Amino acid sequence: MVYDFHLKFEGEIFMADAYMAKKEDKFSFGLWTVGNIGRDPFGDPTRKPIPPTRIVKNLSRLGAWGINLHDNDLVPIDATPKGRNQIVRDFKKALEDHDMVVPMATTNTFTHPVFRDGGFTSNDPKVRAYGLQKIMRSIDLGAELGAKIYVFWGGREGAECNVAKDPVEAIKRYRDGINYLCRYVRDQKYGMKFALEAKPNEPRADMYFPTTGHYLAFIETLDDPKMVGVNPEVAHEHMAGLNFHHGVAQALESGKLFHIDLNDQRFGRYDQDFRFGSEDYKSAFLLVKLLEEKKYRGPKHFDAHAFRTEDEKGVWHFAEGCMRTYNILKEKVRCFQKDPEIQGILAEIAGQNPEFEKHLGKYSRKKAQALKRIRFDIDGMAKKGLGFERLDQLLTELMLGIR
Ligand code: GCO
Ligand code: MN
Ligand code: MN
Repeated sequence: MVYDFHLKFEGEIFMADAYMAKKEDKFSFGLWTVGNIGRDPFGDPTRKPIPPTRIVKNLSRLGAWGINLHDNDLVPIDATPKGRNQIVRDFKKALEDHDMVVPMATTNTFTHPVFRDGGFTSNDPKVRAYGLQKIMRSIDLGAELGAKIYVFWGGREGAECNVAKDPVEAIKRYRDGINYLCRYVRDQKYGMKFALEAKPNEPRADMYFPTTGHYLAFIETLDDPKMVGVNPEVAHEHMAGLNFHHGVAQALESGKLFHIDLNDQRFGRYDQDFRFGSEDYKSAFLLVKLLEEKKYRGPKHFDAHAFRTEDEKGVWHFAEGCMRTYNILKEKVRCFQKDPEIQGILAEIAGQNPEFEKHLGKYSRKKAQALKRIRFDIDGMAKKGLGFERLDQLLTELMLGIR
């Protein structure tokens, strides 16, 4: 259904139709995402910072549900305790006034030069101690704002000079840090869970935990693995040349998808952080299909930013676009589920040779003996085409809007 009215604010027209975000969609942004000032390694900022309270107001008007932050997105690193409290009070009021929540918080352990060779993994115990102190204070701030998920993105936990640090020690230090902070959160009774976010490179040449899969393995070695999950990001897995929806499937299947960072990214490029679904529609469709069909109920967080060409209006169009594209793809998933021809092919794929199911599953000696006696006509089995070309083209036509 398309409504014939538009949402107007900040002098601009936004689209208020069936795809417009609603609170129950659980869409969130980071203060640092819409607040991105368009600086890059080659050029100065193209936009002025937007005050956090205005970000809260405008995102809420666009239908977003949550706003996430690093400690220093809200409170400058050199704020006095009095200054900090005032900022936090104003921010909380804006959250209340505009019916917004803070589902996730995180710490900036990458901007200040003290972290130039890592926080958790630094060779210097003094830096590691400061890092822990900063994170504990930041966790306190997150708890005060009601965050139930705490994200760790080790932006500087990596290396350029790979002989300067023992990578095994780096992993052990990271583990010690996460174990320490799990105990801190339990001690404070904050009821938070941790979500670890992998990235292969940028800003470091190589990061110690380059993919979501690396973190899934690492989590099992922690003192309290139940408290810790992952926060996969589209761009990060694409930078590593991986299939994002397969990585997310593994996280979901193991009960570890605590949070997700949605954006877009071309393979083989720098860290682009594009608007969700703007580059690779098919991957974005597969991801939305997975999240919806497997009933992921956590926050859907857009960790992206507007092109550097934009002024503030462009920023709000960017935010609107992320959420609309998610909802449009969700509608496409419903069309896919209702399409008789597509569903017919899928039913045929799923219905082959059901009599062989009994040979699979749990092992028993009897089953193994029976299976070893069967003669398989493998050439005959390999003859029949699988019909995936037709299925894939139907998906393409559905995506392109002619089905
Ligand atoms: C990046 C990361 C960050 C993290 C953020 C939350 O590439 O810069 O994705 O945006 O998600 O620091 O921990
Ligand atoms: Mn990122
Ligand atoms: Mn991210």
